[in-house]
Amino acid sequence: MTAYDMAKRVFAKEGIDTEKALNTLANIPVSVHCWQGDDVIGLDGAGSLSGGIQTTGNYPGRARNFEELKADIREAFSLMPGKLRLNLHASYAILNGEKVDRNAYRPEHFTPWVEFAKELDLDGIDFNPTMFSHPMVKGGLTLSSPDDEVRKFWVDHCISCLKIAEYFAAETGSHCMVNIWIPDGFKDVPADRLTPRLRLKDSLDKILSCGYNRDKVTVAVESKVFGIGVESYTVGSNEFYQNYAAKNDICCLLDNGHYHPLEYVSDKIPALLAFYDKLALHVTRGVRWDSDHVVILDDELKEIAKEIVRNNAIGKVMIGLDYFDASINRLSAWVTGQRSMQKALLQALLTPHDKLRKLQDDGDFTLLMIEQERIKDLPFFAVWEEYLKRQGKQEEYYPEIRKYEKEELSKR
Ligand code: RNT
Ligand code: ZN
Repeated sequence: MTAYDMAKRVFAKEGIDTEKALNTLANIPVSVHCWQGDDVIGLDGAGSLSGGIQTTGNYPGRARNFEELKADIREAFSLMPGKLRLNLHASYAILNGEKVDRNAYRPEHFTPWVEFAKELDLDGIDFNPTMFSHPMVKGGLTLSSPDDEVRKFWVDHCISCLKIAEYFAAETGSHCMVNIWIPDGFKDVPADRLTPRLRLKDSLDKILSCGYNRDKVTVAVESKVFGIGVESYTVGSNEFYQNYAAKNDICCLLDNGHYHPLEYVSDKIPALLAFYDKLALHVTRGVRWDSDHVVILDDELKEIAKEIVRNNAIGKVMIGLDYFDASINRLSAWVTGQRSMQKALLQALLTPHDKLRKLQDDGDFTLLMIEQERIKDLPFFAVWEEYLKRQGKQEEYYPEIRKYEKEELSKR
C-alpha cells in the first residue's frame, strides 16, 4: 500500500473523500501576482516604488525587463501545482517606447501579456490600476486629491484599466478582477478626515459609471489601515470601502496585511459572506506591519482556507497572492507562497467540517477542542504528495530553482 492509500483510508474514516478533495483543489484558481519577480518596480519606467509600501532585500537576479520577468514567471509557474491566473499591475504595460501616460494606456499595451497567458494556458488575468510610483501622485494623494487635475488623471487611469480588463476577459474567456488600491493618506493628524473620503467616493462613482461590462469585469476595492509615511490616516479605510462596495454592488478585497495585527481576515470572510456574493483576497503575511512576507502555512492561512471551504465559498472568494520579498530567491518566494496557499486549501478540504460544526451547535466544546487538536495530526502530507504527483510536480523544487539561478539569474 502506498502512503496515499493509507491516508485515503484514514480520511475515509473521518468521512472525507480524498479523491474529491484532490479534484476540487485542482480547480480552485489562485491568482499569482507578477510583482514578486521585480520588487514591484514595473515596466513602464514611471518612477521608483512609492505609496507607503516597501520591498526589502537585494538578493541577486531581479527581473529587469519584460523578457526576464516572463522567463522567471514561466519557470516559477512550472513549479506550481493547480489552476493559475496571472495578476498584473498597469505599471507592467509594454509601451515599446511609445510616449503614453497611465491615463491613456490601451489594451494593445498588454497584448504581449495576453499572448504569454495563452502560452502558459492560464485560467485568466486579473488587473490592478497602479496609483503609486508615478509623478501624478501629488502629496501622496491620487483619487482623493484636492487637485482636480490629479483626480482626473487617476480616474482616467482606472477607466482605461477597466477597458483593458474587458480585453483580458474577452481574450482569456474568463472574468477579470480589477482591484483598486490607492496609497492616499496622511503622516500626521489630519485637519479634515471627511472631505478626502468624499472626493474618493466621487472619483469611484465616476470610474464605475464609465459603462464597463459587469458580467466580465469584477471591480474590487482594497482598504488599508496605514502605510509607511502615512501612519495617521488612510482615506480608503475598511469602513469606507465596505460601505461603498455594498452600496455600489462591487466587491471588497481583503488583504490580510492591512488590518491591526490582532484583527483576522479569516474572521472577516464569513462576516462579508453574509452580505456579498463575491469577495477577493490578497493573501500575504504581515510581520508586525504590512511587511508582505512570503505566505507560509501558518495558522491564519489555515483559518482563511477553512472559511472559504466550509462556507461553500470556493468560487465566491477570489484568491490572489500579494507579497514581495527581495531577500531570498524570488522564484522560490513565488513558489513557496503559492504552494502554501494550496496546502492550506487541501487541509481545509480534508477537514470534517460538518462533524465539527455539529459539536459547536451541540455545545460540546470539550470534544470540539479535542477533535480540532486530533485532526491536526491526520496524514495530510501523503495526500499532498499524491496531489503533486497527479499535477506532475515534485515535492522538492529547490534544486530546479538553484539550477535556474546558476544558469539565468546569476548572469543579470
Ligand atoms: C498595498 C496593497 C497593494 C499592493 C499591490 C502591489 O499595501 O497591498 O495590493 O501590494 O497592489
Ligand atoms: Zn494587497
